[in-house]
Parts: sequence; C-alpha cells; structure tokens
Amino acid sequence: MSKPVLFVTLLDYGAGNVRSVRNAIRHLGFDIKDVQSPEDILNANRLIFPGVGAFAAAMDVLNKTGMAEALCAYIENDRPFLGICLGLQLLFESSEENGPVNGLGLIPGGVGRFDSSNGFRVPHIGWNALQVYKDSDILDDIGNHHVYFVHSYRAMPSNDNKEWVSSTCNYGDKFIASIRRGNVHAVQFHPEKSGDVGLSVLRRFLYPKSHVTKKPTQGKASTLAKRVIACLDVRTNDKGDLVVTKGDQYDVREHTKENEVRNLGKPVELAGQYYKDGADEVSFLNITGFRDFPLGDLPMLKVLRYTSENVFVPLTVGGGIRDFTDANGRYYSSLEVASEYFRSGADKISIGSDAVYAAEEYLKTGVKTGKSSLEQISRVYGNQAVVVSIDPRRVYINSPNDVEFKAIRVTNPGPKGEEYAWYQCTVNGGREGRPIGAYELAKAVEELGAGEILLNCIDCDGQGKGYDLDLIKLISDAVSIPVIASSGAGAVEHFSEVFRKTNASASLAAGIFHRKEVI
Ligand code: 1PR
Repeated sequence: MSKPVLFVTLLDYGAGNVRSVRNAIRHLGFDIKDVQSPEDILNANRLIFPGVGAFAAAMDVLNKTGMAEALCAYIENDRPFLGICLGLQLLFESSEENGPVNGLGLIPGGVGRFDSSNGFRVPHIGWNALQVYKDSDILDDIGNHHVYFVHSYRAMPSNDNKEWVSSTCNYGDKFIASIRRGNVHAVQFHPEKSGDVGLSVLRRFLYPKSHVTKKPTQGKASTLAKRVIACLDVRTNDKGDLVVTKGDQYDVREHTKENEVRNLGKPVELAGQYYKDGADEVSFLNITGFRDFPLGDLPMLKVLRYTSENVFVPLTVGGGIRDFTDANGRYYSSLEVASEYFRSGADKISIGSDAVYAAEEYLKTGVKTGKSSLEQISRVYGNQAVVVSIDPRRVYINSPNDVEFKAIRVTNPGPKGEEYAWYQCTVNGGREGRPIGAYELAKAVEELGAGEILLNCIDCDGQGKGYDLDLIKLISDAVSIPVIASSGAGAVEHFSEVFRKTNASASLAAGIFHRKEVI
C-alpha cells in the first residue's frame, strides 16, 4: 500500500534561497504546496514561513500581495504556523533594519540590531544554546544541544511579549530565540541548518501528534560555540572529472612523472560523510574558478544541488565569483553568478581574487562605488551570506618600517633571522602577489560588506604544523566580523590552541579530515 502524501504549505515570496528548507521538509517525508495567493495561506493546514532577505523588502511584498492580511488572519485563528528567522521577526510591531519599518504587529515589541560596541561580532553567526522557558513542543528534543543562528537583528523579550516567548539566547544581550502561542511557532535560528537537532524541530512541527512522550527540556544559556568547518578544495582533473583535491602550500599536483591532480574522492560523497561525522559547516572552494566561468561549470552547480539534499548544516561555495563576459559577448554580473550558487543550495558564497581588486580600488579612491561583487551581493543577500577568502603569503622583513603595510613581530624569526613579517595578499590561487596586506584587505572588505573572513595562509597550507597564530591574531583583532582560521591543522590540539590564543570564531581544515586523522 502506498503511503498517503503529506503536504505542508510554504510561503516563499521569492526574496532569496529557501532551498535548504525545501530539502529538509522533503527529507522528512512531506511534499510542498507553494503559496501563490493569499487564499492559499487561508486554506493551509500547516504553514511554514522561512523569511529571507531584508525586513522592509519582505513587508513590502507581503503588503502589496495581500499576504500580510492573510497571514495575520491565519495566525490570529491559531492555525499551525512555523516562522523561521525573518519569519519570526516579521511578526513583531517594527524593525530598525533600514527603518523603522512596520511589521505584522502580532507580537508586541520591536526588532533591533545587535550592539557590536561591546566586542560582540555582528552578524551573530554560529551555534548557540537556548534557554527554554516554556513547553514549546517543537523544542522538546533540543535539551542542551546548540542550534545554528545567522542574523544581525533580533527581537528582545519584554513584559509585553512574555506570553509569547518560549526560549531566549544570549549574545551580548538576551534576545528571543523562539516564540510559541497555541499552534503558532517561530524560531530565530535555522532548524534546516542545525543538523539532526534542527531536523527534530521541523519533525515535531510537521508530525505534532506522533510524539506523545516528551523529553524534559532543560536547555540553559551558554555562549556561542566555536565552529569547525570541513573544507573541500575541488577542481576538474586532467580527465575532466570534478574531484576533491588538496595541496601543499597550494600545490595540488602529485610529484610523480604524470604530475596529475591529487584526487581524494568525490565531492558529494565526502561532504555527506563530513556532515555525518559532525562538521558544523561544509565549504567547497572551486580552486580553478578564477580561470573558468562558474556558470559554465555545471558539475559544480550539480554538486551543490545534490549535497544540499542531504547535508543540513551551512554550505559555503567559492571560486570564480566575479563579473564575466563570455565568448559570445554576453555579460554576467558577479551577482548573477552568486545567485546561481545560492539557487543551487549554497548558504554563503566566498570571494577570493575579486575581493582583493575591490579592496585595492577602495583603498586607492576612498569611494564605495557599490559596484564591486562584494557590495552587490551583500546588498541583496545580506552581509552574513558573503565570506571573503584571503590567501596571504608571509614575507619576512627586518623592520616594520621596511614596508607600507601592517607588519608584526613574528613568534618564529625568518630564515635570515628576520623578526618581522607582513602578509601579502595573492590572487588566482596564490599565483600572483598583490600590493596589499592581509590586514589592510580585511579592514577594507569589512567596510565593503563582507560578513565573515576565511583566513588562509599559503605557508601553512597542508603542512599539519598548526595555524599561523600571529596572522590569525592580527586579523581577528582588527575586524569585528567573524574570522575563520584556516591552513595548517594537523592535530586536535591545533583547534583548541587557535581558539585559546586568538579571537577566531571558527576553524577550518581540509587535509586532517581527508586523511581521517580526526573525526
Ligand atoms: O579567487 O574567488 O576564484 O577563489 C578561489 C578560492 O580557491 C579561494 O578561496 C582560494 O583560497 C582557493 N584556492 C585557490 N587555489 C587553491 C589551491 O590550493 N591551489 N585553495 C585554493 C585554498 C586553502 C584552504 C585549505 C586550507 C586548509 N585552499 O581552504 O583548505 O588551507 O588546508 P589544511 O587543513 O590541509 O592545511 P577566487
């Protein structure tokens, strides 16, 4: 006997990527009915509203299409509802985001920006714990597990909205992590990106009656957890297959007569394995993207599509994001390239070479043109969706006055006893050094809209001797966005050391996972 088809209605107003939510719903055995008109909201049996994009733009669409009114009626009638991220914030009276802007006004209170003046990095990106206040059904499996957040704005608990608040989270201050009243739920975190525990939240919403036994919820607030990211460098090998590879100081070819590209396996399989092994995030870097046109690289888009069907933690993809004119003279903006990556399942994109050119230009003119890939993509998808990947090489010098770039005293002197170094940025996979330091680049890209920095180090890449702590300290102290430490992890202690000795928010590694030295 075939199983009856289960449906959930999804409100996707087209402002961004809700592919991960769709994948998670399907993974849990439900089919999706998309809202086309306000009536579809009123007729829904179970409605999920994954808010994406900016508050004002979302309200604009909801008001113009008549969906705002339908949503209010649906929620006021206590119909089963789950809002996610912006889908929680829109229920409040107003938001400061590009505002003040009025929200749906169902819950008393406003939405404001996190305060970064007290040293907390904004956006709030990563895994954090919840303090659960009341029986909220959908949070029953959470316990002390962390869930994944990515946002710059948050709603605050107050006496006026306390009957709604089911859990809070701490990040500089205490903000609302979830609300529940009757059948109406909303969460600020991303259940579709919170691994198994996140899937349990969605499962409890989708199958409310099937969970009769309740586990005690005793989540208690703690601090933002440090993330560990598994990175897969991918490229097409000489036979034309897209493979996971890994270099030593960016050299990915075997030192044999054939000199072939090192082949460590298939991208989709390895990403799925790292997800199962517990990676907090997965990154794909298309390392030859700088010379290929990414939209012509259909295998990479397919890899993203397949991976996002089974990997429920954040996925980042980088390589080749820049404006491009193809052989027929057709122009593609970097925003179009990024949009295709997002549509295929990426949660964040990462920009390498093009960010270096944008930063150089910005430092030269002092003008933000709004036209760089960084600015365009962060304007449309939000800063949290844009990572800048820096590929610096250490250059030893005798005195900090020898260069016009920020230089530091290094822990281990250079080959000729040099006590200082600066970190020169490179483009095209380390092939070309540029006249800009990692410090100058990091500060410039933060101003241009980067939400996170992936800080590689060519000297340490693949060496397994630990991270370049001097470099990571320099950059993580210089910016207020999260910094991901990368290159050189060779033992578990290297992860704890980088978190103990620097302000990195996450650590990324490749070789150590590929060699299965750490799970
Ligand atoms: O310039 O926008 O097309 O982006 C290209 C991207 O590809 C950049 O993010 C750049 O870092 C990356 N890339 C280019 N060439 C290479 C190479 O290896 N030949 N890989 C490359 C960079 C560095 C790390 C690596 C860590 C950890 N890989 O991401 O995974 O160093 O390695 P480890 O743990 O084994 O030490 P664009």
